[in-house]
Amino acid sequence: MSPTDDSQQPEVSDAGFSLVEVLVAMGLFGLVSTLLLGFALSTASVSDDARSSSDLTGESRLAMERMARELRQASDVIAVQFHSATSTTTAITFWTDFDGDGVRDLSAADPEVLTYRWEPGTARLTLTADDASGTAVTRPILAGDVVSLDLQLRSSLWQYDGELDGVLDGTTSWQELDAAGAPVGNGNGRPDDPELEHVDLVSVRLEVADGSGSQTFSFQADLRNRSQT
Ligand SMILES: [Ca+2]
Ligand SMILES: [Ca+2]
Ligand SMILES: [Ca+2]
Repeated sequence: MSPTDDSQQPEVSDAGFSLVEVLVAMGLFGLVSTLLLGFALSTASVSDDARSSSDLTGESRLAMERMARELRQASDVIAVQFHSATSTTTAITFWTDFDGDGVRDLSAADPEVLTYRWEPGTARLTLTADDASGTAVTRPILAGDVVSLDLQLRSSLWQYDGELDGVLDGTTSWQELDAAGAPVGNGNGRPDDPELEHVDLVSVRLEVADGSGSQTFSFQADLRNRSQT
């Protein structure tokens, strides 16, 4: 080895990093970490949104399937409440004879008188039924995000089509029964006994908020257990 070779050896090898270099490296590392974390969080939030959206879709579909199944077997529509000037509630109460004994079992293990209710204030769809001790219990079927519940009540008594305004649209609504007077209506503008006794088709439309938009679910239940005369 020549002295010249020695002088050409770089002398930085044992000098380590300068403070400035360390600070710059730490700064860069921090920046990259922040960017990566931000990306990971936003990805997680997108997939959370997607998951909650599909949960909501699934829950809404299940709720509607259940309601449709129970309504199709219903023997009696007991009461219906529509969103009006005096009430924001939309609700339907019906009896489904699950055990087929012809008796309205209110507080059985399988209560038979059910009320589905939507109140815009809570945005929930609830189900009310008596428990085994006869106490009415209300629980949410859909815990929020319900934008609207629309109920249509119709009858297969086609002869009353057009009673309200003379327009024959091929379907008889509860309003037309109400307008027809006795024996199928009482002309009070509300869906009560005489009309509900003759309703055998119920259409339900549910709208659920989904992020910035909404999803709609609907079914039409033919009340097979009702016989019209
Ligand atoms: Ca029963
Ligand atoms: Ca009509
Ligand atoms: Ca009426």
